[in-house]
Amino acid sequence: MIEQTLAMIKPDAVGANVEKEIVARLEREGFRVLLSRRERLSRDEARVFYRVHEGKPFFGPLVEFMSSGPIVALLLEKEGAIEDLREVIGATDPAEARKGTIRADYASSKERNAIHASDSPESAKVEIAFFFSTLEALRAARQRTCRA
Ligand code: 3AN
Repeated sequence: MIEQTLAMIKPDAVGANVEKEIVARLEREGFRVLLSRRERLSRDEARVFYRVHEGKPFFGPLVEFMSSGPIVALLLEKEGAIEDLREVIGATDPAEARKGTIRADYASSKERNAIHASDSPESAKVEIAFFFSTLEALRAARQRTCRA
């Protein structure tokens, strides 16, 4: 099934200027970038994005980090995109991330781990809607179909 999912290149990777490399890698893995958006999130906005983690010990530092610099949100499409993207990014902790994954190559810690990816169809829906409107997503998907 063709699915859409959300990736977010985190402030550590944007700051290290590797966002283009990461996007190229995603495209090589078969993901189509339907839309992308560069943003600097406020603390409140980062809190809303990560609200499922509210109350966890890493929540405060995570919000600080995610609002510390620009991020790039990507609306991605591919057959089986949600599960495949999780495979391609690797484990949360780069020390545990499989060789060849994005986090193995670009992340420096559990927190500064270069990229976020939606972890289920439900979170993909909520996270895509956080950054992109239904109308722009529909139009981007339609353009992609016409070009193919
Ligand atoms: P993932 O991004 O692999 O889905 P989640 O959803 O468990 O991981 O956690 C969301 C984010 O919270 C992670 N990307 C990471 O930046 C941060 N995080 C998770 N666990 C920890 C931890 N134990 N210490 C510091 N940061 C963490």
